[in-house]
Amino acid sequence: MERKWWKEGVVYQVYPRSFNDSNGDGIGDLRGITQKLDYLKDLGVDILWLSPVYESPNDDNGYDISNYRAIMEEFGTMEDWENMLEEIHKREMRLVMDLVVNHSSDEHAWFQESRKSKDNPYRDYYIWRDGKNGAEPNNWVSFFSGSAWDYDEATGQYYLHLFTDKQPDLNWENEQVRQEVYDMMNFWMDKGIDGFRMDVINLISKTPGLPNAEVTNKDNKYQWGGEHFVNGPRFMEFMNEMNEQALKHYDVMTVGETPMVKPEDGAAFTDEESGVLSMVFQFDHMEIDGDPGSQEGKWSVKPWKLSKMKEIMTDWQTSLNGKGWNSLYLENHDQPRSVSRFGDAEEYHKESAKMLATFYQLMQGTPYIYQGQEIGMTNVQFDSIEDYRDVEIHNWYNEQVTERGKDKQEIMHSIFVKGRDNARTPMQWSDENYAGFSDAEPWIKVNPNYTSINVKQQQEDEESILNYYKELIKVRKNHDVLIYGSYQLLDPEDEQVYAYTRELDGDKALIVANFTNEAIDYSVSESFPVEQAERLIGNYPSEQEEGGTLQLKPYEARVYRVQT
Ligand code: TEU
Ligand code: CA
Repeated sequence: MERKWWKEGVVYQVYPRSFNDSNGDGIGDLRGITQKLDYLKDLGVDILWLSPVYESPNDDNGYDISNYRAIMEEFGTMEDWENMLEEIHKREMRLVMDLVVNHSSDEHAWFQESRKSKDNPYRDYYIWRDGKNGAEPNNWVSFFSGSAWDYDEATGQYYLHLFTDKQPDLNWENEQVRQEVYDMMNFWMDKGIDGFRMDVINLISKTPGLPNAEVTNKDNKYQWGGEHFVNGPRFMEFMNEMNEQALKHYDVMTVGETPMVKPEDGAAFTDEESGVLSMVFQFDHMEIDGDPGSQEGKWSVKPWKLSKMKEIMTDWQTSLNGKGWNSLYLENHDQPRSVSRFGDAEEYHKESAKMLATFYQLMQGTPYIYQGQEIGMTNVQFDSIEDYRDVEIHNWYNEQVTERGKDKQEIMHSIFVKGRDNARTPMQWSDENYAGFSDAEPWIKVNPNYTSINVKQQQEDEESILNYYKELIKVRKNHDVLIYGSYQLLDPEDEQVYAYTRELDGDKALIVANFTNEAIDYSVSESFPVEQAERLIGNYPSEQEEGGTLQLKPYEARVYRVQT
């Protein structure tokens, strides 16, 4: 496998609105990020991924862009951005920007023009259709509830929006649109950025004719239409063109956010010979506690099984081995907090947060850390729906409670467990007012547990989650086997312990993670001579045991290495 800087590095995702506020208006900003670069360098981060900072009316917190070449006023100026980039590079870190081109904002000049008249030169920048029998052009449901179409009085047609009605889908069939996108990408790459995270990039090509979706949810008027836009017919063609006209002229990494992709797709998209992306974000493991296969399924709250997690992760690990490259993540700005979701945020907060880090970061791929994950930030519960800010949450609540009269308690529960605002509460820097995020009341409430979970406290505690992350990142960096080695799962059926090995040129590592709150005697497979092994890291003080049986404590994780 080819060596690459983006394979060896660790990525840290910043959600700018919630990271650090430098000017006391309650909203995180670019100068706020620059102030924290030393913190990130010290953590061991190599690459920063910034969620969108472009001009936007913030219907979906920046994922609705009204000007791709300007910085959102609330976040600062282009000069602030350039200064931030310079400071990132000075510290030998790199910057990956978000690219949101499946859709724009309805306030983008292109859409403003497009909606004016049917013969406007920008009309075909978006997807306009006549209604059918007085209703929408087809039955597709939006990712964020309701129809994926909105009627526009001015011209008497509907436009397609897979996300909110303020996020009209761009028409990738139009060559001019594609050229605009590539030019814009070159604009940012010429400014010196090091890559793109591409928002829902595998949705850009839709089945011609935009046929109805199969009816899979009889309770809903609108249906999940993924079959007509996930990895659509011209997706690879468009991506090849994008590589030709933009990406291949720069030393950049790309990560495609690709809902509903399967390992075979991931292998094809990231193939070192014929692929179009450095890596993809897959969602299989994020659907494990819901109903997989559709967007609505995310709101069901289901128990999950460790054996299923193993099956999913292993399928991705083995399908891409020697061909493409994985991204490794447990959190981002759309997902609940991992320690609440897969660990025990109450009784074993520290232990389970460290165990989870060990479990996912040492697989084959590039590890991503979402802001606050490194201190074990947890989910939040706001009593009132009014305290939530996310448009997805509000649309869901309105549809279910207001329109359909579903039980309010039940819907609030699904929001507590799955809602995106779990990840969007302000970064907890200290136990000072507003968690040290801002001097003023933040745009979204702080998680009340900031007095006990915060950066400052963890910097002072040698045994903290934060210090464990630092050590873990070093361990990975110092051992090629943990970066490039192949992956083998042990004990697929075991519902308590996740164990796997990595192997590279006679170098072998074993990763063992207890996913329960019980002590467990775990006997290591004979394929790994644990008695002769060196212990690289663990989340409990090391103990010498006899033979190949490890006495694991609740949520214990350990890593061993042998050279054969
Ligand atoms: O998310 C796309 C996506 O696949 C969503 O289904 C995401 O998983 C969802 O928010 C969870 O329910 C991307 C961005 O990451 C998200 O923040 C944006 O809202 C969305 O695209 C539209 O741009
Ligand atoms: Ca601010």
